[in-house]
Amino acid sequence: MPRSDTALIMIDIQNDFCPGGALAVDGGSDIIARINQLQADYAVQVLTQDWHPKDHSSFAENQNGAEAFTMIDMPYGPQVLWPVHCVQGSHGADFHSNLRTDSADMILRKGFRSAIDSYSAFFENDHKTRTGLEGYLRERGVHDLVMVGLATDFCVRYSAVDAAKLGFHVTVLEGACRAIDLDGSLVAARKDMLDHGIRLVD
Ligand code: VGL
Ligand code: ZN
Repeated sequence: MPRSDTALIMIDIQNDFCPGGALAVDGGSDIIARINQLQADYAVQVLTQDWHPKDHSSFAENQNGAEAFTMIDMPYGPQVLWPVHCVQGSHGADFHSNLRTDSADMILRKGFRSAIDSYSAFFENDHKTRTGLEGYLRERGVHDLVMVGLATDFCVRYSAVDAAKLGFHVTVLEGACRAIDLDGSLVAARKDMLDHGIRLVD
């Protein structure tokens, strides 16, 4: 019987993060079959969906002439500039068609405010604005989280670290994640997660 106090959090398994997408992560779609199988073990299942307006400030093309994958200073701190991705209502923002989504109870959209990005499923990138996911999980009596998805070194990392700081017991199944790996971001992400007491398992 799946435990009712443990949730499977499936992060950003969307077309734009899979091969052929606007911000494709190497091997991004290779994790999907395993994630579909894992679902049977979890009573609480959450999908997150990166969900940006066209004029989102994290898109390089909206920062006059800036190049993608460079850094910019935002009022809330440093921010990587990305290619246009996961635009609300676009094919790129849809979940990958191989991902089973029917048994998820909750779909959390994030990054929908133009002025601020949101890697984490719990807080936007100002580390203050809440998405509401903590309240949802607590009201359902969830204490333990198992995280999978894309990308290990951005949305999975920040979601896992925020969850750990909030007091959840967090496991990241690294074999069911794939990374962008930008300028050492994967090494930094693994260290950050380990430093916050997150269990990394394959
Ligand atoms: C993500 C970069 C920009 C992610 C989302 O899901 O890891 N990365 N937006
Ligand atoms: Zn994004």
